[in-house]
Amino acid sequence: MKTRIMILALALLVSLVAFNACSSKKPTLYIFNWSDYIDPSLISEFEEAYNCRIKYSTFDSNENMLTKVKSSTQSFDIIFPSGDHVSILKELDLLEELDLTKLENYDNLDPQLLQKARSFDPENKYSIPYAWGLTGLMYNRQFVPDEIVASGGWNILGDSFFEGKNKITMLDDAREVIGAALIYSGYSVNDTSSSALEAAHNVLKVWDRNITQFDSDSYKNELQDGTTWLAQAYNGDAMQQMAENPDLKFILPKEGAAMWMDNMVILKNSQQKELAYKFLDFLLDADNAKRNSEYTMYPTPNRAAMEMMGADFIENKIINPDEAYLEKCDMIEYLGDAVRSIDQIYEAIKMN
Ligand code: N2P
Repeated sequence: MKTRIMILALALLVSLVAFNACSSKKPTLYIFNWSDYIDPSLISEFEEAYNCRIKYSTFDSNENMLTKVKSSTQSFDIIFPSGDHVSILKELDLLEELDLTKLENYDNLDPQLLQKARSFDPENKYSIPYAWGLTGLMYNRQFVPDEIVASGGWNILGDSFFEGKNKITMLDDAREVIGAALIYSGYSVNDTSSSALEAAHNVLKVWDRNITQFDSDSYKNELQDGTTWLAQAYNGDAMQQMAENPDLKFILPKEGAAMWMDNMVILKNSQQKELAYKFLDFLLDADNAKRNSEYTMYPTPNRAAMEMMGADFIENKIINPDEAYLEKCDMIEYLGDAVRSIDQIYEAIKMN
């Protein structure tokens, strides 16, 4: 009996040691991305192919991402900031200067979009474009009658139909919220002149009567169940929701929309830089980028992938609006200290 117990104990010990050795041997990559912004099967495939682990966490706004990256004791290897936040992270000296020779698939990227990215990363040195998109309005037609959205403009947010109903949300993002009011008032999303901001602030005071909360994630479920009827929303997120519910609709407002580009960056203090490069290169692979884009419903800056996309995707005007519309859409740019006046208006509106 005694020998049996001893053999069992020994076997347990051996397997524990083996398990520990195995799990501690696997390098771990810490990734921080927007929610609903990657095909999860790509993560598991990468783990398998590179015999590693990925600890994947998500954020729902650049502001939250930045707070966490600056304050977190647990550091990340790869994060996915929007363009203006690439500049902010660079200013804070948090970004690794990329060695592009480690990225075999870099040439898959669309040179035109790389050019666009130079507005926030002048030599394309610190960031790799990941996806781009536009921000518009999503609504549930079960609750919002056609005549309310017939104008097709941003001012639907201020329609008296919604008064006292608590059914509208806007994104929890100062640049997006003030940006929508700037666009509606005929200014660029990047205009911080006092006349532009005063006009935007006045518009927001009116819209705010209808706005229940500023939120960048739960609006998706809430639009499904009727808690929210109308929400400022990202086009790809809207496409994902609309695929599940035919009552959900999306409008790119006639005045224009804010455009943004999100990017992959490696943090300077990453402990797994080689593996981080491998992950970036894995996502830059044309087939993987295509799969990812079909899953997230955002257009990819990967030209090789875009060339393989089916007509459904390419011809979809929500995902891929025509040039005439894109001309009305400025990309959210880095504004340096001038962003403070935008933040102040946003805080004032939120406090109301
Ligand atoms: C994905 C959010 C899109 C990112 N859920 C907006 N920059």
